[in-house]
Amino acid sequence: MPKGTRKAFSKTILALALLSPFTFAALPQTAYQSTPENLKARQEFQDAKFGMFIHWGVYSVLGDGEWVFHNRKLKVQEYDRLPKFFDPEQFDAKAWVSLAKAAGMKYITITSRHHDGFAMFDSKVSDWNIVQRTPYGKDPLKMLADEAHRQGIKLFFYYSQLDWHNPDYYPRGKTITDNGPWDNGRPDHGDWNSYLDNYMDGQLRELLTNYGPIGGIWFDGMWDKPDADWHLAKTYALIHQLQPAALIIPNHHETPKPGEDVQTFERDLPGKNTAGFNTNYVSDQLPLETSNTLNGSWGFDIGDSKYKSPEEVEELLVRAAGNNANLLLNIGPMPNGEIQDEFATRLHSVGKWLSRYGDAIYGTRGGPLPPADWGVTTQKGDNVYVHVLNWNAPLLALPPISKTIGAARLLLDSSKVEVTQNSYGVVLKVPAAAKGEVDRVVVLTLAKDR
Ligand code: H79
Repeated sequence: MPKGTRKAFSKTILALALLSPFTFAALPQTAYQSTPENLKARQEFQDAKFGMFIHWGVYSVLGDGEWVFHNRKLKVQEYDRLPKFFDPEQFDAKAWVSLAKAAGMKYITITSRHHDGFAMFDSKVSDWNIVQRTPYGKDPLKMLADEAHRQGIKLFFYYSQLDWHNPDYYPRGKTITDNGPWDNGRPDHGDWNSYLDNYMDGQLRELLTNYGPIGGIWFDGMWDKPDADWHLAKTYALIHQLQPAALIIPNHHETPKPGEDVQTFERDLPGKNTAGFNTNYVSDQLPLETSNTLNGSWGFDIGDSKYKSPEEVEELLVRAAGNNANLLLNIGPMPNGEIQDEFATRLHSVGKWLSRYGDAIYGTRGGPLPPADWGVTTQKGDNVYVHVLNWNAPLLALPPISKTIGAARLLLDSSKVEVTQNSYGVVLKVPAAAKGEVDRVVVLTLAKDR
């Protein structure tokens, strides 16, 4: 390289070096462009509508939920005894996947590790994992992934960013410092950057490498340290690089950030905040999801009998669909690997119901009418499905629909439904609900623009 050129070259390098911190700081905000396979996966996710959430870990042994470590203010040295009792000899990946399918669920999201940091998979990053610490000694996520692939259902991994076990999760977050500090036996120092870059990203790399194509990663726990630098751009880039179609679904209760693919809401419909920690902001770009529990708990809770009835689950699912969201419905399997009958029977009922009503749910999008107390609408192609959930009079008046209604029929038996349409809106004559009938679905077939 001639001297002059070399000088100019080094000047350019110098200028770039000076610029780069700013350039790179700004990049993650704007740089994420979904790949075509990611966009396709988002569509498929929206079509799926109904997923099975599974909370299962060494905490299941105590039958007191997945927060037992925190609730009982245990020390890590005490909690460390727990894996020795985890031996799920009844675990049967085929039975779990078959149950999800029988329930009409189209994906499964399972805890790869919860806030106790215990990896329910074969991790080389640390020995705090099921293969090395339990008598079971096997990797159930591998068995589930293989079975999910065999049965053609997508598997997502829940991953807790919050960690009550690793000393490098330091400085500690709200769950340790608030409401009376919890001395859980870890030293008062740790390497935050190493926790993120080596431990967490290391495990995510394993999850995205060793289990075939996965649906995505469902993050939880960032709310424990809302002001920390979570190196999100780096972690998200790693995930999208390893599996571009894998969706990033963060349960941080905030406005979506660059690199995220789905907005999820815990125990609330999008935009509602009955739980007290959800945001009212609803993305009009990203697929939406709401998670809820089949009884009152996430992890196995031996004393929880607050089971939702199949009808309540069906209404949750319909209202989610009408709000353009999926329902991710949780069960907490027992420590022996069995799914209790109270869950299985309810899921079978919902599946049976879906075999008759699924057309009005799967593959639809919310609308065209806004969700209301009487019910919701969903749409697919030329069809609008009017889901009458809570209406006891013979005539139902709806706001205007922009296209002419060509025909109206009941989904269940295709019988004709009387309908009138004018500039004020649409009036339907809906038959009375049969006993136990949750959702009367009227299918409107749309013709041309009005
Ligand atoms: O995995 C399940 C739960 O264990 C986990 N998310 C579901 C899917 C969960 N952790 N916490 N919560 C649910 C409730 C959230 C409580 C919060 Fe707060 C209120 C988070 C922020 C405000 C309490 C106070 C915890 C941190 C500060």
